[in-house]
Amino acid sequence: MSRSPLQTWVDNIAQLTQPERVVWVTGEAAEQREILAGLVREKTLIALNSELRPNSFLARTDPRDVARVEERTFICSEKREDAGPTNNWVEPELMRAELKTLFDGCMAGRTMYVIPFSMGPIDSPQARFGIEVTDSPYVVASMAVMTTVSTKVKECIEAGAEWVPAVHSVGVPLNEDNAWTTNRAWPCNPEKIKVVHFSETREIWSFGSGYGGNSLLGKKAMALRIGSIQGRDQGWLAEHMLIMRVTSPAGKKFTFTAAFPSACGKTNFAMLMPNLEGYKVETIGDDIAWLAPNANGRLVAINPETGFFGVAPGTSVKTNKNAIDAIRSNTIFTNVALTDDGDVWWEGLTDEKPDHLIDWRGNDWTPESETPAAHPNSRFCVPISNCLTTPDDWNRTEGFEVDAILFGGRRATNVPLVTQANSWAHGVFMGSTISSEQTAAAEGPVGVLRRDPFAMLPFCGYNMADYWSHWLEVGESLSEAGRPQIFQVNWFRKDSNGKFIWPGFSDNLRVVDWIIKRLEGEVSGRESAVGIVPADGELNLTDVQLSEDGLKELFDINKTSWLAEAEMIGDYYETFDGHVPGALDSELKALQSRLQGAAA
Ligand code: GTP
Ligand code: SPV
Ligand code: MN
Repeated sequence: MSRSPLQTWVDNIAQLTQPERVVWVTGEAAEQREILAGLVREKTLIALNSELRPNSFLARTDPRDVARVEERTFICSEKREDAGPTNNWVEPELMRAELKTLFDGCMAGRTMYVIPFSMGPIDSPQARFGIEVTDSPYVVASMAVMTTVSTKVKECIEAGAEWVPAVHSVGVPLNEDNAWTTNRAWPCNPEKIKVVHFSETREIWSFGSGYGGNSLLGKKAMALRIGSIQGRDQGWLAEHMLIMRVTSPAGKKFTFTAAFPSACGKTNFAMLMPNLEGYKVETIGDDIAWLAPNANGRLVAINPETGFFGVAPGTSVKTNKNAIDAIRSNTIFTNVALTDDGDVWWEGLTDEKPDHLIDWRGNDWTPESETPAAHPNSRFCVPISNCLTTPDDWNRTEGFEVDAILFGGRRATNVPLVTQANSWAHGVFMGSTISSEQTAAAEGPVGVLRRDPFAMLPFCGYNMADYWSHWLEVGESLSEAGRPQIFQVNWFRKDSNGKFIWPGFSDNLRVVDWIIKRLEGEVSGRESAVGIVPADGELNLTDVQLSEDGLKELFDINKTSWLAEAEMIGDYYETFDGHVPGALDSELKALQSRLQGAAA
């Protein structure tokens, strides 16, 4: 019998990387138990106290391997222009030669796992398949939580389905005398990290890191970078968005998707606990949405993932009880602190700090310690089925017709609490201008403002400005009445004392409430230079801790600083060498002339 293209590819990877053995992953529960037990034996995972946190584990990474590494992430398209100015680019042939050297013998002494996975329910027309080869059992265990791992995917691929090849190695072969110069429980090769995407062949190669988006290749690498390329070519959108379904007091259901940059509140918003009478919020996804037009001219969202890989610090019963409930069992924690009774802790979990902990580096910790007990980018990895607000039909094959799309950054100034776009093009303009103060989810200085269009800066697989054109085109393909309304939100505006003005979290429902009233035509809003904002009294602020001044500050549109902001957007657009669609240039000009006409 001749070998299938899949088998030939796997053989070739094994030939290159030289593992001791090759194991095909099936996705069955017994196999996952076995992998987890092996990780505990190897001390990569610590089993938590099974009475307090059943079937849950803690991993501590090498301190040099704690977040995605954007400087080492590459989009290798044939033409540099197709990667655009926001991506790192290397000529594909040059990169292939480098990778060949890096991956040569890199799995020696290790097991090479072959993971057939689907992003999206296998039988959905919106699903896409991948094969991840990895020498990290931690990745195998995490992929089983985050994606649909199944032999059925392998069968579909053997039968001719489209698939994305993804190769991952921690980059520490065991055949050398110095094999254990790095942390034995968390092998990695930080100096040589590379996360590479070949645009035309839609391949992923990742070397040297075992953590998060660097290694769980179904997530950012496939579902966003390669996904956005597939979406461009096939007429859909791969987005860094949560998906939630809101039922209004009138009993009507609305689907919202929202793009906020990394560590800017997607998980929290997706799991919002309503504090207004009659509202219900259901969690469909917390990080990635695939959006495609359907036969009704509506935009349909699916969550291609099956789990949450959420930020731990700041998660508490007060901020996100839903997440706390979800992680009560079956959770893999990474880089959080360990309590003396074998449970987990992180900054913000409780008001009072425990007297003693083992911190994320494995050292003794007390409240007097000068470093945080949990790493700021520490995470929980938990199946979506653990979430009590996720409905049984969350992964229905037909997806959810989207009513509103929200864009939000983390902005201390300028951007109002909520603004509605005047049109789809104005909404795309808003998305293109998202910016955020840098967070701990990526390497780099925390607090510096950076442009993060559509929250996709680290995740767009092709020229960002061409991606904006694609958004305009997809909008055109939708029916006028069925096109989602677009809104910009900002939970993070600060007062002159540097304090958040808006209480956020559950109170964000008040913004949702206004948006639904706009969708239903129940409120008229007020035109401002930057878009439609709530008119006096339209935002339900009953029982909110907010002064009259605070409310004013939340919606303050300062002409001088907005003109400066518009100029910055213009400068930013210029970096795209003529790729910015004319419609967005027009939106910028329109904004400038509205600002000019506004009172100072
Ligand atoms: P990624 O998983 O990295 O993509 O992050 P995310 O967008 O899902 O962010 P997440 O919901 O985990 O929130 C990150 C941080 O923002 C946490 O520390 C939250 O406590 C904080 N946060 C979330 N929502 C709000 C809010 O409404 N107001 C304020 N002030 N902080 C918030
Ligand atoms: C993000 O940084 O947006 C994340 C975490 O969701 S990671 O999977 O590491 O990319
Ligand atoms: Mn994310």
